Amino acid sequence: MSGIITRRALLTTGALGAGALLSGCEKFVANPLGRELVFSGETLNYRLARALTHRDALAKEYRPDQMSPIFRVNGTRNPNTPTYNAMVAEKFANWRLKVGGLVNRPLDISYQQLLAMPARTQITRHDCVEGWSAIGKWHGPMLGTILKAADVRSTARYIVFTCADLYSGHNYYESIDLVDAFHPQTILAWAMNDAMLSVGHGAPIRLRVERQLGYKNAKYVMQIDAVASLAGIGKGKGGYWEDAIDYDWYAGI
Ligand SMILES: Nc1nc2c(c(=O)[nH]1)N[C@H]1C(S)=C(S)[C@@H](COP(=O)(O)O)O[C@H]1N2
Ligand SMILES: [Mo]
Repeated sequence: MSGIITRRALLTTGALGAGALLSGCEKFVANPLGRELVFSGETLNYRLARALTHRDALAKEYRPDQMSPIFRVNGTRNPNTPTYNAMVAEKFANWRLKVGGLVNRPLDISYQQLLAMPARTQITRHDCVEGWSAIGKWHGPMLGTILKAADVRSTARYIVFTCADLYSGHNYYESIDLVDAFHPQTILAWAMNDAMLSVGHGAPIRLRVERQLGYKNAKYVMQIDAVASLAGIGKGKGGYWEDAIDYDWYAGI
């Protein structure tokens, strides 16, 4: 269940696709009830649905005509610090993404280099805990490509994103585990809805982690670190909202 395939594509592979799926799900097939369900054609969709709920399953992707006419801006609308404003004035020409922590090859990637990387485009639904959703198109390199280049050490367990915006003097931050970090739909988006990412939506780059709620999708990402533990970062709960008002660290949807 890896590679860049849409859920729709999977569902339309029908019986042929089922064979391929069986190999990864031996536990279920070993169970007599599971075996019966798997091999009766009419329950194939149930079987597929179950397979798709794994951590590495893909989030649903939408068609262009399903994109929301309005995608609201939430949380920080503009970091508005002197440093950030200077970057905006230069159109991020001197912005660099730092990748460090538990990596064998720390990276310092220029905006131009980031824009030149192989990129993925995905139309997904963003769900905010405050009770709104919007479907938007995101474009940018897979985080996994960058982490592979940085050569994350085996001692690392989480990836931490430090953002340009401040809440009471502290940078917004978020973290995800390595399963989500290497998920094919986890990208550093630099374009949204076919335009360069706006300040409101997180310019120059924002994380898209499509299997999780809105607040995990960090905007204004400046630095990425691989760490062994979340203790000692912020208040130790892995993210700004997790620290502030006890939002779940794993906000899976
Ligand atoms: N740096 C930063 N990232 C952030 C936030 C924020 O305030 N600062 N808000 C989060 C929340 S709660 C949501 S719903 C989304 C909103 O993204 P949008 O403004 O593109 O809609 O960004 C998330 N990422
Ligand atoms: Mo949110």
